Amino acid sequence: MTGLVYKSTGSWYLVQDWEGNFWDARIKGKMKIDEDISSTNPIAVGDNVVFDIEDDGVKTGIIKEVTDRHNYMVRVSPHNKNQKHIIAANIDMALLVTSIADPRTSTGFIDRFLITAEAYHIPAIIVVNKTDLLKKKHEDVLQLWQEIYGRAGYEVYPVAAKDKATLSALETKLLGKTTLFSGHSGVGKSTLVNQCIPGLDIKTKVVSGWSGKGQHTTTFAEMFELPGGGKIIDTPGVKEFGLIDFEKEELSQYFPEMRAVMKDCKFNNCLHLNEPGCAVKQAVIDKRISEDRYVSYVAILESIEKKW
Ligand SMILES: Nc1nc2c(ncn2[C@@H]2O[C@H](COP(=O)(O)OP(=O)(O)OP(=O)(O)O)[C@@H](O)[C@H]2O)c(=O)[nH]1
Ligand SMILES: [Mg+2]
Ligand SMILES: [Zn+2]
Repeated sequence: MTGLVYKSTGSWYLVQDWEGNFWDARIKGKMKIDEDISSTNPIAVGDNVVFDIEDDGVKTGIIKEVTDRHNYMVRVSPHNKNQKHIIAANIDMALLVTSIADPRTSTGFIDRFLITAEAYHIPAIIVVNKTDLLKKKHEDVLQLWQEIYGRAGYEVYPVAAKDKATLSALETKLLGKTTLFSGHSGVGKSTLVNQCIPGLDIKTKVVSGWSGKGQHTTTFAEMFELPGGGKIIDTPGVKEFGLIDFEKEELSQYFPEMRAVMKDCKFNNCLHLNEPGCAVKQAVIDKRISEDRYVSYVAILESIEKKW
């Protein structure tokens, strides 16, 4: 049988077959995998799998094969810096949930997420949640982010998950697509998923004073169906978005606003640092490229240099 992975605990998988039935499934013995990527998780939510049914009292699925991925989103494994963790496979869009207050997402984190999505050819959008909590100084940050990321070509959706009325544009954007929800713990990913799917009541963080700090409420990635068509993948919060195997020379390609002008750099291996005739630096001077994004680019370039 063939099916689609809806949930992964790392050892058990929830698989839906093409008739709509759900199966608890696991890997037993050798499994065929088409791709050669060393990852901590061989199967991710969104994977298409081939499986058999084994019946020893209870019927369970035995996964035999993961079929070729159309794409996937990946980060460095938090447990092993030399390995990858596949966050989800076969997605149409990567949505980063951020918040400016409680907790604050850094632009460095946002940029790393966007770079990864670009590198894996996945359209990305940014949601700024918890706008109901914004004070004046936060409003300025929101405006800045809208300017920075808008100019880079990304859509920014300011929302308050608690207020369904703020979600209509975002809900329209999600229709008919499979969208990965990612972001720090506590930004409101699961709250948003619940709001988009009436009747769904997945666990969200209960506000409980000091004791709840730093705890992840969602522990496993899971996919849900939208009533109007499309799917959402809720994931556990991530602390860092570690970049994978990038060469210094390719980094600027993953900044769409740099990609658009770098063909005009004098040198085709230009790193956009101190080279003469650099079109990227000129665009920063002319304010066609945001200085914040350029600073972020240089910082990430330096981190790649260190790694080598
Ligand atoms: N004020 C306010 N609180 C919100 C909003 N959205 C979510 N919250 C609260 O933020 C807390 C965290 O929400 P969750 O949905 O559990 O966050 P999460 O991103 O799924 O967190 P993890 O599962 O740990 O990754 C909960 O107490 C929510 O009620 C919002 O728009 N405004
Ligand atoms: Mg959650
Ligand atoms: Zn250049």
